[in-house]
Amino acid sequence: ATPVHRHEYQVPPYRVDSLELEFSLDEEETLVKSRLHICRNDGINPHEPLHLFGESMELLELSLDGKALRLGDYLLKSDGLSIALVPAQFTLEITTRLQPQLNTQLEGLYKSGGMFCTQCEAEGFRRITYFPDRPDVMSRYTTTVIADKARYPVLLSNGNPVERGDYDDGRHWVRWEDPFPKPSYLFALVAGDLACRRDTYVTTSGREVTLEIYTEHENIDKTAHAMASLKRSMRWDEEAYGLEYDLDIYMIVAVGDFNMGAMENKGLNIFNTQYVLASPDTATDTDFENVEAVIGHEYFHNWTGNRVTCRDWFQLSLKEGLTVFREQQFSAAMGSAAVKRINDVRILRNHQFPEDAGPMAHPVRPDSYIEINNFYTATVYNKGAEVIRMYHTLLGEAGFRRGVDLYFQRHDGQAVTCDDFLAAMADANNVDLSQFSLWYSQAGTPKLRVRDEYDPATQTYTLHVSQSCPPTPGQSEKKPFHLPLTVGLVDTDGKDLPLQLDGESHALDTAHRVLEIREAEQSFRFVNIPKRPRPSLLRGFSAPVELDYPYTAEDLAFLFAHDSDPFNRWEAGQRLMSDLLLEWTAKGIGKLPQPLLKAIQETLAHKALDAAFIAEAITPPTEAYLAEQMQTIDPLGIHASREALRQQLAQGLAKQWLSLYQELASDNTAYRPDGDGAGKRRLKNVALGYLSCLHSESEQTRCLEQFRQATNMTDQLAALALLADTEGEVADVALREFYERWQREPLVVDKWFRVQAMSKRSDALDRVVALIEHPAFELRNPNKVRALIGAFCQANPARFHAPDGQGYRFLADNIIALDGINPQIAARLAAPLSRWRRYDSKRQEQMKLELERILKTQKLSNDVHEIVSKSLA
Ligand code: HT7
Ligand code: ZN
Repeated sequence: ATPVHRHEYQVPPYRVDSLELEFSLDEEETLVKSRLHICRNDGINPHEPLHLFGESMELLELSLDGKALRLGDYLLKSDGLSIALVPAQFTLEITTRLQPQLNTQLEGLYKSGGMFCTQCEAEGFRRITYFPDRPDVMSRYTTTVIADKARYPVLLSNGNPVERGDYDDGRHWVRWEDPFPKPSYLFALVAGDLACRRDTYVTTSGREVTLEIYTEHENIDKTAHAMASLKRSMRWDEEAYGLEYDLDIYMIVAVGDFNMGAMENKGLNIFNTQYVLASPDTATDTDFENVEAVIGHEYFHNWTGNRVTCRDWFQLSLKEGLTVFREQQFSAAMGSAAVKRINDVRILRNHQFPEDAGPMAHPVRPDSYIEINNFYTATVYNKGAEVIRMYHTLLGEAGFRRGVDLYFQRHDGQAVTCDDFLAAMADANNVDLSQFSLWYSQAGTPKLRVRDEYDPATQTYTLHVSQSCPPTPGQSEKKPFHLPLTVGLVDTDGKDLPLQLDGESHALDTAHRVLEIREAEQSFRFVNIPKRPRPSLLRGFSAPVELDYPYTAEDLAFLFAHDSDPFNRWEAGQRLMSDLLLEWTAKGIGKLPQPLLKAIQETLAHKALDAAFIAEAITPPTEAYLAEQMQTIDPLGIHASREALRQQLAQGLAKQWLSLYQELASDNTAYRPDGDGAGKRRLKNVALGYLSCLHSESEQTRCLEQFRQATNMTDQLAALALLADTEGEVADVALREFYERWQREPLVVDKWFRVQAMSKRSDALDRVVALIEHPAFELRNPNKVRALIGAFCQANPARFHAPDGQGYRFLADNIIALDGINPQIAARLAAPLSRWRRYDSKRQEQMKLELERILKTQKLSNDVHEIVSKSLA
């Protein structure tokens, strides 16, 4: 397959102002009739052919202004059809035949359970009908859906329902009209026997909007949290950005087979059930949080993505980075802002930093791709959100809002670029952001080296900051980035010092300030600093960089106890632990230093800190984060060190863990998935985790008791995960009981698979291999694949990287098996193998062999081919 290049963008020669679609849905075949009202765009050569993308369907009829066309009048190619000579304005009618019941790729029109549904982003619409399927062609859609009334009583599409009727043969139809021009990737259709939760929302300007959530009948009682989250999202977008919803109806449909989390189709969001359904007995606190976040994310897309969309897919971060950032702001406002930031940075470091350091590294706005589905990445989404956050930090809350307002004022109803967003930010604030644009074009995680000096004679303190960025594929040299470095200076009492830079008349009345970094090397001199302070650098993680400052263990323990910035307080503890763990991994496991034990003990006893924050602060850094910091990754060494640290903390603070656990476990208040309750449960389960590190029979019994007596999934699953890590028979007993109880709940069965995939047991791979044959496992269902294969290969590094290479073989076997079913998911699975260069030579050989074996597979998809070949290049 040939790559597409960003610089080759050309405006579309033809536009489709409006179209009428008619779907006749049936078990054997589906017929799609479309009538496109097409115009040649101004300035286009009349000889320019019309090209319509199309694949994986049968063309039955084609006519232009009522005249049937035959092969020869048009050209049928592998990627669509072309008509050489067309008038300036005309109507094209097309009939295609599809077999959605055979569509396992879950792109275009497909069946999930008993319902028909669609997924058109990025290029799924071309699997429904022939169309200029590109985001800069925006059209008004009228859609008629026809299906058997008994099997498919609910027929949905975008916009408002305008007409409906019955046929004599048992079929019925509903016509939908979407008044907003939209790109084809936002088209959606759903047909099924579905239950509906209905509610209303009144916007600030007084318009009443009908809200509907559809699921299979047995799940409708699990949608209350999604509905409440939707209303909170609508209110928040009005309050934070002045943005109201624009149609009379907003629908969400939950489907069990879905390639990603959810899809923001105009007025008709389609969601993975995982991000809609939540009840205390089947969903964990994290599930509740994720539902709220994803509901918010898709809702916020209505403005950032739908009203203003992307000109081409290279601009994907225009809508995704901005919408992730908006969701981060929303979630922070709904719960603990500090814990939200910690979790977001954890995602960035565990997923995006490795991507930026690997063979698939690409800028937030990529320059080329073979398969666009491979570019829905942590870089585009999460680093993209960090780029938006940096505008916010540099311009301030009010300046950022001015920029967003100007962006909507200029571009509502248009398909635009990341440059347009940057221009709105710059123009609204009268600032030059040309250097900032490098964040869109340069890949790689910059390194920020900070050194300091204190001069007691002049009472000045100077920070020397230098930046560099490692080479990435196709980019050997990097220019310096423009970034915000938020700093505070902490005095010996733990207080923030007033910050006055040399040349300024007075100190700012803020605990910290934003230093603008633009040069490769820059210095900042603070005056009136009576004693050498401790710098608290990159507060709130103000830029997506790796910070290098030579903190001593003493500095870190001090900041862990005192930093007024909660993110940096957490960060100090993480760094304290990671410095130790990296040393143990390199030189052998030693004895836990007393200051670290004391620091954890004091954090546990700190009355002013909330439970959710304490739980994060006392959890050692993830194995993925530690791996990222090693030149050559030693996955087993990291695992052993981290386990040793947990064990020593468990023993050193055994009394504290027990009393903390007992205190929190004695709280009998009814389950509520709110921040306070969730934080306390999290802390209780972290304590239970430490207790179970003691490996005593009584602790195993404690776990089993919590598992059996839990009144909510959070507590039950936490105990099950701990039991599943143990080598004895009790693990099997608990796993069996859990499955027997929950086997009719697919999302809970996913948890059962995931817990086993992530087990620390030495036989984890054998068990995972056996589970592939379990009747509840389906290679065709992405949630199952992610829960079992994805979790084992991505979240169980110690077992996946077993020295015998069996983990790699297992993954390659499954990528090959899945490629013929769902290439998009197969390609996503390949990420852990693509990082082969980061390991020792024996593992490198083993991983490379598996990648080469995948590459030799007959009829390999473009999706997998792109990832594997780029990994080996
Ligand atoms: N914008 C949506 C992307 C998406 C998607 C992309 C490729 C294949 C399947 C997909 N499902 C959803 C999701 C979002 O970011 O909101
Ligand atoms: Zn999105």
